[in-house]
Amino acid sequence: MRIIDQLQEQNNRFDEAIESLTATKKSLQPKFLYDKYGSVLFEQITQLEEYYPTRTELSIMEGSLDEILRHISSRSTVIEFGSGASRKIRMLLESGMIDEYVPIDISKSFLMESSEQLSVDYPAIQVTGIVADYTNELNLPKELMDATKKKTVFFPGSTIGNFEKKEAHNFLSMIAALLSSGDGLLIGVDVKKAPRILHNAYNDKEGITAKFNLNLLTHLNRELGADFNLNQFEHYAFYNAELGRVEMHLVSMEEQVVTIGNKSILFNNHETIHTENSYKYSISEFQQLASSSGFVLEKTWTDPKELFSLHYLSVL
Ligand code: AVI
Repeated sequence: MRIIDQLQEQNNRFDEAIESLTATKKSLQPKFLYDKYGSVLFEQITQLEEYYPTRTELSIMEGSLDEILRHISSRSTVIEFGSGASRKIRMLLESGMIDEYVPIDISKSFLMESSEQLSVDYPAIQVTGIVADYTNELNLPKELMDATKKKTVFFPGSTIGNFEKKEAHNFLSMIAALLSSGDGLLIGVDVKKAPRILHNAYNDKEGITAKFNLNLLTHLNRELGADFNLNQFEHYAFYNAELGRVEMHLVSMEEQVVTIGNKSILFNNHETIHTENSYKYSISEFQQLASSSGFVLEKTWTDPKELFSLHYLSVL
């Protein structure tokens, strides 16, 4: 097992935070949700009754595993973006078909723990963890990009939905360019559905999603020396049907000034920080996006209620 840390070279990300907080419409990029505690909270979200995407994607994978594995083929390398707790990848690694596994994640401690555990559980598989912000330009080590070895990028969980439409297109095009002819992308995408189901998925009764959203401020307090008071902000999430996305915001519950380094930022009462978009795609919308980004659609799987979709795309 080895870990390659590319995040140090990408340390301009906190300048990005200040810039987006001082814009007319305040926002923060969703990657700031994922410090160690944020990754733990996200894992808790995936187990919630209301949060259907994870268990639905797992059930689609279970139901079609043989067919999925036939697309991946044996002795290949699997590169996973935003690897998290690795429950889904275990289903693929169990098959014994994969030689090498490359998880890429922004949260170093989380990545190290899960990579270590996977290399203990699957000693025959070479695990190379990469700590990186993959929403920025990514340079994968040359030896991993050996064109003679079949590669599959695994991007589950509908994380593609957290990109703006244009960025999603650019990101998919970047993956297509990283891969060689015959390589593939196995990607999970959340589907448009009744707003009530979407609303509940991001407003759970236990308040875990609220904690996850608010933890972003704790992350900035720690890393940027900011002084956000978490009691003065509230979680707010809703489905914007016109734009086909769930929006998450943090609402300032009073007029207040927050200090970050030498910057003072004024919040009006009820002004929001937009912290995440989670775009939902009809199956055909996503298929079009994939083919306009340089991929050929091989197969789409879904569940009986069409809550979630899984696509295998290849590079010509
Ligand atoms: C990681 N991502 C796909 C999740 C989503 O549903 O957009 C993050 C999340 N935000 C709130 N709940 C879960």
